[in-house]
Amino acid sequence: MNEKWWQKSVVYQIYPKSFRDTTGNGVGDIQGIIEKLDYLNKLGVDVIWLTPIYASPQNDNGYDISNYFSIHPEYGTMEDFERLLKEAHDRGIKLIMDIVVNHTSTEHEWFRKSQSSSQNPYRDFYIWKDGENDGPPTNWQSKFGGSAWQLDKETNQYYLHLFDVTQADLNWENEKVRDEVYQMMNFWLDKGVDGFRLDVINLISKDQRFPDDDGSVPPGDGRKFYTDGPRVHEFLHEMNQNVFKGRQTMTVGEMSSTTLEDCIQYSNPNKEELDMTFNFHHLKVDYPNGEKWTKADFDFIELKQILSKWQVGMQQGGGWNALFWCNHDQPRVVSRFGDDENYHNESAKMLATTIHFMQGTPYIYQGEEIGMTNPGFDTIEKYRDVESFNIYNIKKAEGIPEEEILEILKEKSRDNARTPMQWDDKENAGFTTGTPWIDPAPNYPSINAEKAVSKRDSIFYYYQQLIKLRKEYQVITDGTYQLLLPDHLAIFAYIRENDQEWMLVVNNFYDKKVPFQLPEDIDTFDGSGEVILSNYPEATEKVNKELLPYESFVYYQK
Ligand code: TEU
Repeated sequence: MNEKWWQKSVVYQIYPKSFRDTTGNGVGDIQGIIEKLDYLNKLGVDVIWLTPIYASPQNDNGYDISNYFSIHPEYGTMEDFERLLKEAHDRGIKLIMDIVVNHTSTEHEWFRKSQSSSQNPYRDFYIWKDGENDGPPTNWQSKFGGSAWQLDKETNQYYLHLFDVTQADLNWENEKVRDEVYQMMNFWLDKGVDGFRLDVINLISKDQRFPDDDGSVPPGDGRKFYTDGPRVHEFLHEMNQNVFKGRQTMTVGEMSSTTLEDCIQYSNPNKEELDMTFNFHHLKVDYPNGEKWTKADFDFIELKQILSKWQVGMQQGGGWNALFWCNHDQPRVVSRFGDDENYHNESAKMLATTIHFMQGTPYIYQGEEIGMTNPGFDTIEKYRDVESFNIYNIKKAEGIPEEEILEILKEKSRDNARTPMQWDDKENAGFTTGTPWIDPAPNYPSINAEKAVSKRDSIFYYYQQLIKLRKEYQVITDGTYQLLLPDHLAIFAYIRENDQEWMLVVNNFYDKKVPFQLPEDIDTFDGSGEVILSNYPEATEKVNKELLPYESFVYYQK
C-alpha cells in the first residue's frame, strides 16, 4: 500500500466559537487557538480541523458563509489566521479548513445579486424554481425543519435551502459556480493550509427533475433526490483535478445519509475524488425508526454491525474512513454511549479505544480528550442552536409538552457539543473573562484540561497514548478487521491482523462485569504477546478473563 501522511495522523477538531476567548467578548477567537497550540502539541495531534471562520452572519455558527475570502471579525483578522497557520506549522501541526460549498449565506454577494432580479447573471448561481399550485416547487423538507423552499416575493420564485432559510443551495450545474469554488479553494491552499473538510459535500448534485417525494411517511423526505446525486462523483473528480492534484493535501468529505458504495468511490485514490469520508450511520443507533427527536437507548448490536460493515467494506473497496464519535453536531459520547457519572474515566477511555484501533483516520473533537459531557440544559433559554429552536417550535406546535421537548433536547441538541471548552476550574471554565455566548457545563470544576494534564491516569494521557500507538503499530493502519462475538450484548471485540502482527481489542460497553472468552475457532492466537493498553491500572496479561465495568484492553502479538 502506498501510504499517505494522513493515514497515521490523528485530527483535532476545533470549534473556534467555544474554544478560547482572549478579548473578553464571550466568543472564542483565533488568538485563543494560538495560545493553546502547546496544549495540542502535548496531546500529540497531527492536524487541526477548524470549523468555519469566514465572514458570516452566524445564523448557523459560520456554516452560512457571506465571504469566503475574509475572516469573521469576532474571530480576528487574516493576519491572525496567517500567524495561527505559521505557529501550528512551526510545531509540526497541519491545519485544514472547513469549506461549505453546498450553500452560502443569503448575505453572500452572489445571492444578493441572484435575488435582485430573475435576469441577473447571478440568478443561475442558486436554485430558483416556480411554485406549483400556489405552493413550493416540491414537498422537500429542510433538514432543520419546515419546507426546503423559500418564496421570494419580488421575483415570485422559490429558492432551495436544504438547511436554514438563510443558507441558499448553490447551483452546481452551473460551471461558473464550480469555477468560483475551485478558485477559492486554491486561494486557501496557496496560503499554505493543508486541506479541507468539505461540509455536506455529497448533497451538491440535485436530481434536475426536482420530483416530489411521496414514498416516505410523512412525505417530503427529499433525500433520495439529492444525496449522492447524479453528478456528484463527476463534480468531485473535477474538483480534484482543479484543486488537489499535485498537492500534498488531505481532504475529508462530510457525507450525509450516504452509502458504503459511494464512500468507496469518494475515497478510493484511483478515483481521484477525496481522501476520506465521514458517515453518520453509527451515530443513528439511538434514532428509533430513523427519528432523531426522541429519547431512546442505543442499539448496541447495531452499533457493532455498522462500524464493522464500514471497516470491512471500505478496506475491501480501497476506501478510507474518518473515525469519530463526536463533532459539533453530536452529543458528547461519554454521555451518549458511556456513563458520565459513575464510570466517567473508564467509559471515556473505553469508547476511545473502540475506534482508535480501527482502520482510518481518527478525529478528536475539542474536550473529548478530557471527557467533556452534555451540559444538561433545562430551559430553552440556555440553547443557542438554530436547529434546536426550529425543533422546539415544531414540537410545541404539535402539542408536545414543554418538559418532554426539553428532555429530548437535553439528549439530542447540537448545543451539547458546543459549550465552552473547559480549561480550568475558574469562572466560566477559563474560557472567557466576559459573558460566554453559551453557558459552560456545570461540571467544569471537576472536568477540565488543567486537572487532566496534572493527573497521570487522566483521559488526556490515554488519548496521548492512543495517538502514539497508531504510529508505532503498523497493523492499525493496514491490518484486516474481524469482528468477534457479533451477538454479544455487552462486548465489542475485534481482531486486527497483517502478515507480521496480531492485535485483539476488547471493550465492555456496560457497567456490569462480564466474562470474555476468545472464540474457539480463533487459531491465530498463541499467547506469546502482551497487553499493551488497558483502562484499568490493575490490568492482567490474561486475555480470557472477567471484564470490569467499561473495561477495555488491547493485546498485541507478533
Ligand atoms: O452538517 C450536516 C448534517 O447533515 C448534520 O450533521 C446536521 O447538523 C444534522 O443533520 C442536523 O440534524 C453540516 C455541519 O456540520 C452543520 O454544523 C451545519 O449546520 C450543516 O452542515 C449545514 O451547513
